[in-house]
Amino acid sequence: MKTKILIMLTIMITLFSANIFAKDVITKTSFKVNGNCDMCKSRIEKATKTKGVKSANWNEQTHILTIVYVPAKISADQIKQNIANAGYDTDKFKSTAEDYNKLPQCCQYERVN
Ligand SMILES: [Cu+2]
Repeated sequence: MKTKILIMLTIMITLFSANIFAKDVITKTSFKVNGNCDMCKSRIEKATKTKGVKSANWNEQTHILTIVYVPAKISADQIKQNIANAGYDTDKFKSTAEDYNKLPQCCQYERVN
């Protein structure tokens, strides 16, 4: 009897902690974000700074943004949308002409249609 209770308890604790763990699973992904310079870098990285995003690094040479995030809290699409709202085209969402035009002249990267 005592053993059965112990086994049940162990199973419950295991399931419980697995559940907590799942909520904190982090994913790393990379995708292209158009931009030019250092100022773009800080603007792009700032645009990703929301709940669920652990880190973001945009490479000025390759234009590749690498993000580490918690999928249970935010989707990659939502992050891409936030970047597009800041004026930068991603591989999935394009910025509106209005948001793009808000960028300083030097940051208005060449847009590819
Ligand atoms: Cu710039």
